[in-house]
Amino acid sequence: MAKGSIVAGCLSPHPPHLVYAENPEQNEPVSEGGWEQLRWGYDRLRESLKDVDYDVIVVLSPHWQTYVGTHFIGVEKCISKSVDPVFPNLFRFNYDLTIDVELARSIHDQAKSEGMSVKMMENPDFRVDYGTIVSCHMVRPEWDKPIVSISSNRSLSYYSVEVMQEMMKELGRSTVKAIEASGKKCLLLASNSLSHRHFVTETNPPEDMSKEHITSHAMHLWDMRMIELMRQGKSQQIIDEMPEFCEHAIAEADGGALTWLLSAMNVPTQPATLHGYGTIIGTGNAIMEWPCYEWGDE
Ligand code: 2X7
Ligand code: FE2
Repeated sequence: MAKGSIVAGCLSPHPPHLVYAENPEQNEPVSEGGWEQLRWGYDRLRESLKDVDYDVIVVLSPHWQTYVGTHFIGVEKCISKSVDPVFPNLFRFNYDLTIDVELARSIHDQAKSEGMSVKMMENPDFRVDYGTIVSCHMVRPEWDKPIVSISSNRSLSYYSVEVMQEMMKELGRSTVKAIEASGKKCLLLASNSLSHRHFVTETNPPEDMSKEHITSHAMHLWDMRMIELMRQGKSQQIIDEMPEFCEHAIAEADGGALTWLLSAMNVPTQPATLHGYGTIIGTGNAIMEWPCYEWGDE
């Protein structure tokens, strides 16, 4: 069997506003559009991936929060409605998705053998979180690929960013080992915004773009700094600056997804491609792609 691989890694932010603005048939609320810069960014990412062959999407979302270890969905078919608890007016999404339980279990087993606390989530009535759904939908709206869904172990809340980073680095190494052994080609998604300070009131209508902007100049500077580091291939520096970034920008990378992604790609020195940047209710969001399929065995 040929060795499995990561075909590409993406930073794929998940504000439910993006799905709301797209008006797919699965989502109940109807919009007049909005957040076009980010949605055009997702268009560019999809265009970039359209000829890339892959078997499965592996996604880590900060909105599936687990406090004892990292969990993996272990149920093959998940069909239900996902409602954003903060924005039920924007996101009530009827999903029908397939989980690659075999790969999920392999990553689980590999992480366990490295001493991590892990669990397969086998409750058939489990509701899939909106972060997982929005990122997968924006990257692959056809829903024709199975996914592996990984929780965000909130070790930052119990301990510190440093503990979170160490655990996510191990989870990344275990993820790539399991992928290589599986023979599968995988697309990895870190589902998170960058700066995450948001407004506490909503405009009417929510898609009124005359009111949309970053919450502060300091947040803008952090977002630009992180994007530049990604574009320059300075992954190690991103990991090194993560404690300050999480604290100063209330960054959603606190859920560990970005560190997990960089670790799975072996902390790449190759540049990432910026497909789009925009704010959503004041938060900063970048759509980035690390095109591993172009790198060969360098
Ligand atoms: O989950 C989110 C987010 N990360 C950013 C902005 C608005 C809503 O939801
Ligand atoms: Fe979020």
